[in-house]
Amino acid sequence: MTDQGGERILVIIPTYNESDNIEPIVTRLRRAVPGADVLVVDDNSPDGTGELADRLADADRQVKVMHRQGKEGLGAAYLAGFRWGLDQGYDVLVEHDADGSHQPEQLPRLLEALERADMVKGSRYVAGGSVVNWPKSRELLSRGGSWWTRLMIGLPLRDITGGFNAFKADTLRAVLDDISSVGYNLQVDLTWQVVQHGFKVVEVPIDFIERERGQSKMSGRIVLEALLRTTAWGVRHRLGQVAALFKSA
Ligand SMILES: Nc1nc2c(ncn2[C@@H]2O[C@H](COP(=O)(O)OP(=O)(O)OP(=O)(O)O)[C@@H](O)[C@H]2O)c(=O)[nH]1
Ligand SMILES: [Mg+2]
Repeated sequence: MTDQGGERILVIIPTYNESDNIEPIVTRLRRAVPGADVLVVDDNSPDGTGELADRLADADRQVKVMHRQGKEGLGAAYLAGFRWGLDQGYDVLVEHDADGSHQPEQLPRLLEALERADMVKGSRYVAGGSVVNWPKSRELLSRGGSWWTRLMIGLPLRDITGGFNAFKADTLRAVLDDISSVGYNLQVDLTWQVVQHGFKVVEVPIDFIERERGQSKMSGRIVLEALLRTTAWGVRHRLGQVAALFKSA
């Protein structure tokens, strides 16, 4: 299906144990942007999320399900979803969590901004954006992550780690082979690659609401992976800048 501009839109939802959330979020997405197709990418969730998604797909041709063998991480699920969507010829691809943190009703504002950008990031930390029901410690971690990433690789964005993002197909096609992250660091990796390829990234405000049901998969290990990777990229990036300075001197 298409939106009014005739573009084919695919919203990708990675899931691992989201049985309480999957139906409400798919229903809200279908209502908020009726022209968009939805792809659930499930990593064989033990709680039956994949079967629930199959039932939604049986009842609605615009809902599709990709079943993967086991839990391989958020990034790997998105990369598989992107590749499928590009093969199928979608013009716009969107990342969207299953847990209710992202509001499907705010997707139209991302799609609208994509008309004048190559990638749009839903942003909690620009004017008009917000975080609801997060403990102060979690918000500090998230803001700190964006701050560190900005410092390391010099990205001029407020919310770099956010996972509510929309891409033009051409943008993804150009960067996908350069993405190496399979975990949560995918969001930073993607954003950085998109900027490095010279594409235009725009942030639009979103309201991020802490999940009410189901369990977070965020862990200390994930945070450490992101920190180490970003720091390594940053050091390489800054050394490259210094080398370029010497070359031009
Ligand atoms: N397919 C797949 N989906 C995953 C995996 N890990 C997380 N997800 C999904 O990715 C989305 C984000 O995961 P969350 O656990 O909510 O992580 P988060 O939003 O970064 O962290 P919280 O704010 O603590 O919820 C959810 O829809 C999860 O079900 C995975 O290994 N495979
Ligand atoms: Mg979440």
